[in-house]
Parts: sequence; structure tokens; C-alpha cells
Amino acid sequence: MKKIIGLLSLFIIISVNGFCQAPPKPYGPLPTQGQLNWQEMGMYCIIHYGLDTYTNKEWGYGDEDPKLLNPSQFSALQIVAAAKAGGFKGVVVVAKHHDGFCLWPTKTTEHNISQSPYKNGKGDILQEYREACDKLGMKLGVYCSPWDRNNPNYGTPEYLKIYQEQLRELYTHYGPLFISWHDGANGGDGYYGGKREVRKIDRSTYYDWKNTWGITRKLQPNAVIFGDVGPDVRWVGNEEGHAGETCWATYTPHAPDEGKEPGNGYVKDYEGTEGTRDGKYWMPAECDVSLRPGWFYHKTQDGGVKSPYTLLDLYYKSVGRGAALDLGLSPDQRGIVNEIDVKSLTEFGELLKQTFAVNLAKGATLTASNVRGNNKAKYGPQFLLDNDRYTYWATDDKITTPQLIIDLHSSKTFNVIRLSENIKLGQRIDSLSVDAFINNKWQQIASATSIGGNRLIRLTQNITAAKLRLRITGSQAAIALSDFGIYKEPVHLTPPKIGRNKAGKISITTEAPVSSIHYTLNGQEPTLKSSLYKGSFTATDDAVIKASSFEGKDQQSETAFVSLGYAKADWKVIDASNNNQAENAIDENSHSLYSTLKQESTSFPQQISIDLGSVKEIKAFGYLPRQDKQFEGIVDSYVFYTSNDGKEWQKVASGEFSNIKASLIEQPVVLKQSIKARYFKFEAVHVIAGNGITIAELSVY
Ligand code: FUL
Repeated sequence: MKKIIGLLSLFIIISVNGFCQAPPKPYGPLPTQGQLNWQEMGMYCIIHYGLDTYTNKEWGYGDEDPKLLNPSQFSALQIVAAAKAGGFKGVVVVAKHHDGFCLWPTKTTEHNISQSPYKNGKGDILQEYREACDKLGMKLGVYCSPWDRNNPNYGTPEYLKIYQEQLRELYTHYGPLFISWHDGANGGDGYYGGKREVRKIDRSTYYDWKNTWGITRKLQPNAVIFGDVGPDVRWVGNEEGHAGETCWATYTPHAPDEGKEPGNGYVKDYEGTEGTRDGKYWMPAECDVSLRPGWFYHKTQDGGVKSPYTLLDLYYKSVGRGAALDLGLSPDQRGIVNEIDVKSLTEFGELLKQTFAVNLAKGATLTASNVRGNNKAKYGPQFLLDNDRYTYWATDDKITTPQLIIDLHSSKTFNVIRLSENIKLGQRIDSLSVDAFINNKWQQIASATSIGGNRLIRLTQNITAAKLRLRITGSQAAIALSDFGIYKEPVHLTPPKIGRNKAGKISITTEAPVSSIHYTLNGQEPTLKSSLYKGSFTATDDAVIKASSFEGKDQQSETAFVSLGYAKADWKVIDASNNNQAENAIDENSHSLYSTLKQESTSFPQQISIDLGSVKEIKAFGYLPRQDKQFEGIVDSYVFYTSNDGKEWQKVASGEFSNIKASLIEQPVVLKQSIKARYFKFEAVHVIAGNGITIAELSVY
């Protein structure tokens, strides 16, 4: 009896002291295993390669000839290796884009790779990606566009069966897949087996998403499903690669119209940027953005490849906000990732490794104001430094604003802070601050909201301190923080910015003073021996300008690279639907707008005609839409004319600016044949919203 009483009291003492303390109760919606795997990946690439690569389009119409697909060097291995060099963990292959052309030998449509000359019609690009991924230890996902501008049945229930069968084929033959990617684009018009008409569908019902997703669940149970409405991973609401500064992993999607069910392409997508605190579903964001301005390869965009530091910036704004970074790669006409792109990816990968190689907080002594049940062995702050995202420091249920002193033992210099919660227990923390002990007092150096699976805080300057303090300033429940790290991003010089004014003068500027700027006009990489920039200068038409900033002898910035079209000094508007401020369309200023929005007349088409001042050889033109995030007046369907006298016009191109709503970049149109002309006319046939047109800038190349 005595023994029993003794044991019992020991048990009570242990319980009171918390040795048996139960883990904190999960808070809110929780991630599935597939979502946890996805979160751990952090970044992957989406690969756009197909007939558009050969027609210079962003959205094929559906009538493209499969014979165009005849790459000289296609190599899935080179493409996947390029992604891997950038530190990406997988690739999402665009198996079918809106043009309906399938890169695998599907049984569902003739419009597929077997009709192309590639490997004499025996090719299977999906299979090649599967093998490349296996070889390189990368994961594979697929994007099969629901909208199909080739299929004669599109818009009928028959097509849904075809689409679902395409998914079945992909899931059955090319798994295991980590993601099934679905977008929301449905432009309406297309080839549709020769009908060349507009087809509208009800986006909330047509694809029967519930059952369609059921196919994924059955055949690829570990894959996450991405879409505007998830259900596993949501679109962040822009194609610029950034999540909101506050970004919740939970989300409740809403339809644009009250009382309706949201669907892909039918959702208040801007709400995806921040997500919803206490939203109904665990549905973290994916930030998709392409390495080049467009999703497909266009030679004219060779100068627009994002630099390693631009990618690093996007990494902080996506992965660093708990989202994933999905970077678009655009293999060129050879069927490989262009050398310019590979260089940027590789340097970005190196930069990431360098920055995050050493957690400078390792070895620190951590003292917490509260530990759950006082059970340090199980819930102590030491777990913040063990590199395991699921072991964690937890507090008692009532303690939601604890503090932690981090004694680094010696002065450390850092400029990045990393934190994460054990998301198996939900997203609990609302906000926190970090202080550093500098000049004998605590000074706040950083604060953040929505921690979740990953939170990176990039400081604007280096901090040197030996002691830090972490203050959780708001949490919905006892905290379950799993990681704390401080890192040093290498110093770098930012590349200069190259601009040209209406008078044709080129200027090269930097954000902060540098010792010198050097540039080239012949396409070569600038060195200290290249021309020294002394002030604005005039260059010949169509110049390719590359410039770098230098500090001392051994510090060089990344290269800024622009390929300028014809200078506009002699250009004049000779006619426009609204002559008021029409010159804004050709003033080399992307912020000034030519607009006909406030006019009485609302009829289309509307035009603007330009005199180039002398006869030029025109190879391409570009339309830059307004850059202020408004959609009114943005042209998505155009006709382009040229003339030698400004009276008789010849139509030389017409078409759509396909993806312009999601991606507000300059829309380049390469003419089938270059043409000599003194005048051009840009005609807007249709706009995405509003009763007039807006033009930030028109250029010819
Ligand atoms: C969008 C598409 O319309 C674009 O063309 C591109 O494929 C992008 C990744 O998704 O919805």
C-alpha cells in the first residue's frame, strides 16, 4: 500500500511539474501530408515550351501546325539541370497550354507530339522530363490547361471527358507527381476545330472541379492541387512573384458575385495575396513569375532575364513569406534553356547557398520567459536551432506573448532573420519583434506578421550585436515556434538603370553613389576597360547597351542590359482618337498615359498614327500597357499598319495580347517580315475593361 501511495504521489508530482504535459492543441485548419511536402520544397520551376516557342506567342490560337515543333537540341536533362542549379526542387511541365497541343502522345486528340517531326513522331517530351527528374533527384508536376483553343468540343460536356482523360493519362504514365497545376485563364475565342469563334463557359461549374480533383486524389494521392481556389495551394493573385507582406496560409476564396461558388478564374484573386487570417482552409500561396518577361521564349526578351539579385529579392517576397516560388523557365527554339538564363539561375543558386549556409545563431544560449509545463527537454527553446522544422519551443496554454533572450556569446554581423512555426499545429502566431542589444540598450531591429512555415526578414542594413531578444507580440494560442536563424547576405552593388528620354539621350543611373559605371554598345560584358559613363549620350538606333557599376577594382555589380528600339526624338503623332496628350504614347516615359477613357465616344476600333520622321526598317513593335495596376483601357486585341505617306495604310499584323491581364509587361510583336515604312498606326480593337484605350508607350524595333 505504501509503495502504491509513493508511486501515486510521484506521478502527481511529475504531472504538476509537467513532465507529462500534452502538446499544444492544434489551432485552426491544418496542412495535409501533401501540403507539408510541398512546403518543404519551397521552390520549383514551371516550364513553358511548345508551339508558342516557334510562333512567338504567349497564347496560341489553336490552329498552329504541329510540324513547327522540330527542336534541334531538345534536352529535358539540360532544362531540369538548369532548374536544379538555381536551387529549385522540382519542375512543373506545361504538358498542354491553351493552344491545346499535347507534348505527350495522348490518345485523346490528334493535336499532339506524334504529328510533329520531333523524333519522327515517336517523341514523348513528358517521358523525357520524367527520366531527367529521376536522374537528377528532382520532383515532377504537370500543368494541363483546362481551356483548349484547338478542341472542337470545347465548351460541351464531351470536352470535359476529354480533359479528364488527359489528366488520367498524365497521372498514370508520368508519376509520381508532386503537383497538378490548374490555371483560371479562359479567353473565349479560339480555333475550336475550325469554327474560329468565341466560346463561353460557366467557370464555377463547367470543369466539375470536385470530380476532376477526385481523379487527382485517386491517381496521385500525394500531389497537391494548385488553382485560384486551391484546393491545396492557392494562386497568389499576381504573376509578379510576390506574396503580401502579411501572408496567411489559411484562405477562404470568394466569388466575384455575391452568393455564387468561386472557381478557377472566378474568384476575387486579389484576396489570395494575403490570404485570410482564420480562413476556412489550409491553402498556402504559390507565387508564379517567369524568369523572362513572358512565359514562352521570345528572342526580343533576351535582355529581360531577371538577374540573380532580382531572383533573390523575389525569394524573400515569396518563400520568405511562407509561400512557394514557382519560377517560369522558357526553353528557346533549340529546346534548351538559353545560356543567359542558365547563368542567372546558377548565380542565384550560389547566392542562396552563400546566404543561408551558416546560421550565426548556432551555439547561442537561449533563455525563454516561459516553457510549456516547464518541460525544457520536450518544449525548450533549444529546438529552434536544431534544423528540424517540426521540433519546437512551446509555451503554456495561457502564454501567448513570451520572450526569448538569444545570447550569441560574441558579436555577430547579420542582415537576415529566419523564423518558422511547427505548422503541423496550424498557423498560431500573429506578430513578433526582434531587438538587438546595441550600445547597452535594447533596440528594435525588426518585426513581422504571419510566421507560418517560413518567414524571412531582410534587414535594410547590417546589424552587429552579441545579444538578441525575440518578442512574440501576438498569437492566437500557445506558441509552437520551430526555427530561429540569423544570416549574412553577401554585400553587393546594385546594377545601374538604363533609360532614354524623348530626345534620344541615354542615361545610366544608380540608386547610391558608386566609384564608376562602365558600358558597352556591342553586346559584350562591361569591364573596367569599357567606356566610362560620364553623362548622358546618344546611341544609334537599335543599340544594345550593357552597363555595370564598379566599386574599387574588384567589386562589380550585375550587368544591366537593354535592347532599345528606334529613338523617338523625331516621332510625331499625326492622328489619334483623342489628340489630347497623345504624345504620352511616345514620350519614353512609362508613367505618362495616353488615354481616351473620358471621351464621349465609346466605339471601337480606336487608333493612333505616328510619323517616325524618316523611313525605318521595322522588325517588331511593342505595346506597353499602363503600369499603375488599373485595367481600364488596356488593349488585348490589335491591328498594326504601316504606310509610306501617312494616308494609304497597309495591314501588317493583327492579333491578341494574350496574357496581358495577368502580366502587365511590354507586349512584343515580331512581324512576319520586316518592312520599310515611315508611318505606323496602332489600332485597338478590344480592351479588357473600360470604354476607351490607354497606352503607356509604343515602340518599334
Ligand atoms: C496563366 C496562363 O494564361 C499563362 O499563359 C501562363 O501559362 C501562366 C503560368 O498561367 O494562367
